[in-house]
Amino acid sequence: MVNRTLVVIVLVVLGLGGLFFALRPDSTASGDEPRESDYDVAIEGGSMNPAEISVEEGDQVTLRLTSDTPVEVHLHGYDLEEEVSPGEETELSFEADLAGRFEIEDHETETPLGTLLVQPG
Ligand SMILES: [Cu+2]
Repeated sequence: MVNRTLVVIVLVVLGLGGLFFALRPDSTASGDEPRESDYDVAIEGGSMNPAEISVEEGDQVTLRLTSDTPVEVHLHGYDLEEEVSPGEETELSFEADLAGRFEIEDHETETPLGTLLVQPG
C-alpha cells in the first residue's frame, strides 16, 4: 500500500517548486533599466554642496556642476575630468558601474571637494 503521507509531501514539494519557477522575477523585465540619478552640485569656497553624492551601482548618474571659481573637477576611480567655469553649468555623466567611495577633487590643486559613494546594487 502507498504511504499517503509521503504522496502528499511529494505533491507539496512539487507544487512549491512549480510556484518558485512561476513566480521568480523575470530578468528581462523593464525594471532592470538603469535608474537615472541627477544631482545639482555647487562648488563654493573649495567644497561641494552636497559634500557627498550617494548613488547605487548601475545608476546612470549626471552631476550638474557649478562653481564660484574655475575648477578642474576630477572624479577618482572613474577617472573623469571636467573643467567648470563660474556662471556655467557643466554636466558630468557616467554609468556607476564601479561600487565604492571615490574622492572628487580639484585636480589642479589636488584639494578634495567631496565624495561619490556608489553602493553595491
Ligand atoms: Cu585628481
